[in-house]
Amino acid sequence: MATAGKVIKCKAAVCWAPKRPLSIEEIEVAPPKAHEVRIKIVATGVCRSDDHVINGAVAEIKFPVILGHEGTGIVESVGEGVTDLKPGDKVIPLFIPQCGKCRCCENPDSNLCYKNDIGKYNGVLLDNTTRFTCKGKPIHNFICTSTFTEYTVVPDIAVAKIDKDAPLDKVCLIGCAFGTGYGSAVNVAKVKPGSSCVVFGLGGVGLSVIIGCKVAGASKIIAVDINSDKFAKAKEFGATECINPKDYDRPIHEVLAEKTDGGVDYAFEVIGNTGIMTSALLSSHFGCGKAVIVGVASSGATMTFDPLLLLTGRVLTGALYGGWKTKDDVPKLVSDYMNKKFDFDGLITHRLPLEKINEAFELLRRGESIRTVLSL
Ligand code: PAD
Ligand code: ZN
Ligand code: ZN
Repeated sequence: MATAGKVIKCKAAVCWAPKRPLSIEEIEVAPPKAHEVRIKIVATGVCRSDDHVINGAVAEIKFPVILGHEGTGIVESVGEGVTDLKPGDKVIPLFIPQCGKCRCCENPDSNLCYKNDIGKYNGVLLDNTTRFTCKGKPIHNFICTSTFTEYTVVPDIAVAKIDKDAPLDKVCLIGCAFGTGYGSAVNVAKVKPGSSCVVFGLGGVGLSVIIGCKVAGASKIIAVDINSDKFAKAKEFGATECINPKDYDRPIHEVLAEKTDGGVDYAFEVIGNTGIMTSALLSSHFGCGKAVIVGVASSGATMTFDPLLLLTGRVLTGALYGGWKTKDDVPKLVSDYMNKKFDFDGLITHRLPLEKINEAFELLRRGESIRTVLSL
């Protein structure tokens, strides 16, 4: 490509500081260094986890930063030593890398590669520098992805090459919402055929949990949200019943226990509220239920519960990104989508250009959108 080896000037949405709208700027994107890849982003979803940074809930983040972690793109150029990717490849950037060598990568039951930047939020690539500048200032990366820009640079261990025929304006959701929710059901909980499930929180991630429960063959899928406007979509994706806790004057776990012979087999918290995490635990059956934490609570939040809840046989667990080994599993998820094993197109309720990114976040905050996909 004519741009290989050169600095690219392009548009990006920069988050200069918390609690301020993102601003569309011209930025410079340096060429990829060794084991890095420069990607032309094509589409990106707007996720609640980006909004947590914008609203100041993630104390560790360094500003300014380019957010976005649910995208698709095409490789523009690669740095030295990159062997599995070439210009023109369709890709999904991975917010958890897979180096293949660390203790978590070597353990079949973990996907939290040591090279990830979640929680630490150093905001730099693996050589401790960034490839973005704007108005003479360095701009930080976000969790190995930064997709709210026309071009990004990421480590090669944080890129999955996908089917050349995949529709990039849809499979971007596999990069976060769908991959996380679906994997939480089929991979983390390992939902069994004929089982009962409850899903708290019906955003893009929670609805994807419902898709996973349905694909796994659950016979009862109860959807819970304080916004009843979400119920139509929940039913479309497979919920067998929808409950609004505001309609009851007693704790929701009591209501659920009555409906499910003492509690569900699997309960999922997909909001990020520690009180609801405890509700999910209480809603799972005392002797054989499993509660799965998917939502990300604010920095420093804690949960307390009676340990007897676990002694009787319940299991409490959780995972990032549905437990998937990212570089290995993301291409398979794209193939499964292409082969119609599941359909998540209905999660995309809005489409906007990058310039309208602040409007996309407003739609999410008001509960009017499930996912807005931005085109670049
Ligand atoms: P969203 O804001 O689109 O959906 C959250 C839903 O929860 C909304 O429909 C709300 O109405 C509902 N809700 C809020 N409070 C309550 C309550 N008290 N009781 C019942 N329902 C309520 O978010 P999302 O789907 O994009 O993300 C959901 C969470 O998952 C969020 O915390 C996000 O940070 C986290 C997440 N985790 C991972 C991961 O890897 N574990 C990945 C992506 C997102
Ligand atoms: Zn996300
Ligand atoms: Zn690793």
